[in-house]
Amino acid sequence: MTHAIATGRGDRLRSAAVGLSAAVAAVGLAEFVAAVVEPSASPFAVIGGGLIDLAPSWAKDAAIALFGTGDKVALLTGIALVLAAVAAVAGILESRRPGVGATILGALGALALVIAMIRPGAGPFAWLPGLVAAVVAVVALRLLMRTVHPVPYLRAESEERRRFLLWTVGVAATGLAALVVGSVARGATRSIEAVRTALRLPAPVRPAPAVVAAAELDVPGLTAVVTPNAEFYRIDTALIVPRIDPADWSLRIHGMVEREIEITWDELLALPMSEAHVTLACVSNEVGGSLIGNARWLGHPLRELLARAGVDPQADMVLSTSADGFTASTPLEALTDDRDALLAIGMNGDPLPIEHGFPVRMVVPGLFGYVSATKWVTQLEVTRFDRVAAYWTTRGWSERGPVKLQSRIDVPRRGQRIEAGDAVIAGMAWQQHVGVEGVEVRIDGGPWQRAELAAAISADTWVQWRLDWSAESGAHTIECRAISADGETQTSEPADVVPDGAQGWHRVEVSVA
Ligand SMILES: Nc1nc2c(c(=O)[nH]1)N[C@H]1C(S)=C(S)[C@@H](COP(=O)(O)O)O[C@H]1N2
Ligand SMILES: [Mo]
Repeated sequence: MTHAIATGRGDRLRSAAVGLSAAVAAVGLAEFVAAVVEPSASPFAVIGGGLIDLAPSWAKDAAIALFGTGDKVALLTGIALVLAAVAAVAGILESRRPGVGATILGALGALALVIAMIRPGAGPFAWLPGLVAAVVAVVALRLLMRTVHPVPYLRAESEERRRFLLWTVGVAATGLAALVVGSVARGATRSIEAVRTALRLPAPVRPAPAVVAAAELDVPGLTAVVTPNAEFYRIDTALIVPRIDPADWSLRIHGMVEREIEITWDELLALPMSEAHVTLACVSNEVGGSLIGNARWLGHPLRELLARAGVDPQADMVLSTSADGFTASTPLEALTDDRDALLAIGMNGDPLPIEHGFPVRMVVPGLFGYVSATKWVTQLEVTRFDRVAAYWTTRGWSERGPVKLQSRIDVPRRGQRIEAGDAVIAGMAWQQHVGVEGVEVRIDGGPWQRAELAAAISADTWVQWRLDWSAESGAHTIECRAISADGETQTSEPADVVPDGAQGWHRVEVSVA
């Protein structure tokens, strides 16, 4: 076959379109194969996951700040855009020097193959989607290129154009169709959700006391004291949420212990369950942010499991690992003292939602999620801080993450226009496992006024507060600060979320009509 050298603008455009079409076909077919043989080996997800693991912590922070819990959609969109650009360039290069573009696209597929295979928890067919992507990309690109460079004089020009369009659009459409069928197939394998819905959780032997009415101040717009599961913030590194059948789940406790323990789901369900309200917060939560929620967790005390294993007195940390390779380092004493550190299976009366760790996660009052709240947990290694570092510690975050004393204004919202006269200022305050003793509010830098505090569910949860305000016309600045049960006053000194959590006073500007 003879390749004419593409020089014209039209040729360049058509070559770019061919590159794109080949890439769409490759991705579509690879995602389809992944959906059928091994959903977690989806090339998109493994490349995205690789980027998440490689990303410096400022990038993670920026992503959360920009997109909140939509950070994953943003990442996948970004990957798609970059891939589209690379594919277009590969098409143009291929038309100038046959083989160059194909090598680029083939190498991308090979990269997906390698990342999928070295990922923790990779299955026996993890290599297949990447291979499919590489082969389809190379073959489609080489074949489609022929329609950009038809053998001269054989066909009329309009026929050439038709042939080019037909093939380029047809190949891309095949890829898109495979993508759609693949995601439908993946939906059909969502049987884990059916297993989850059918579960009946055991009743707690130590139930959480009912939430008293006085825990909830009746202020419109104020955050509910117990967060419904569907509204609970979600933060994790998992692009594809691990879907674990409880029948296949087990937890291994090993390391500096007298005897290794492995418990199955059925064995866990047979153990006595405790229930507690615990407020979970993310270290990436900015002052005034919403990466915090409060739920009633059902689980078996970790203290009792660790006691069964017999912890070496030299140990000072438990490294928990999830099914997808995330790790957290929890100070041993937080898991062995009398707090409600749970190996949790239930959230607000339901089995854990899949995105919140189904079937089993950890919840530890008083510590940020990244050092304690491992979802889809499968291993606990009793060890020492000077021996091993956890996922976020190796990315610049503090190895220990006790929560900080914080308070937030929910009502009125920033920029909200309110009427002059009787108004209410209200919000939330927390320092889990220490407790909040008071909240103070000041307006326009004036004197601090004591807010009314709702009844706290416990020291392990956040608490609502409110203050009546006779609002005068004009612009106003409202600030709040909490006082802990230890008598500490929340610091005004601002701190960034890295390395161990944001601090400073929440400030809201409003204008009163
Ligand atoms: N397996 C796994 N568990 C994880 C994480 C993760 O990335 N992977 N993130 C942690 C972080 S940073 C937080 S703040 C909490 C969030 O829990 P949630 O999504 O249920 O709110 O989960 C923790 N557990
Ligand atoms: Mo977090």
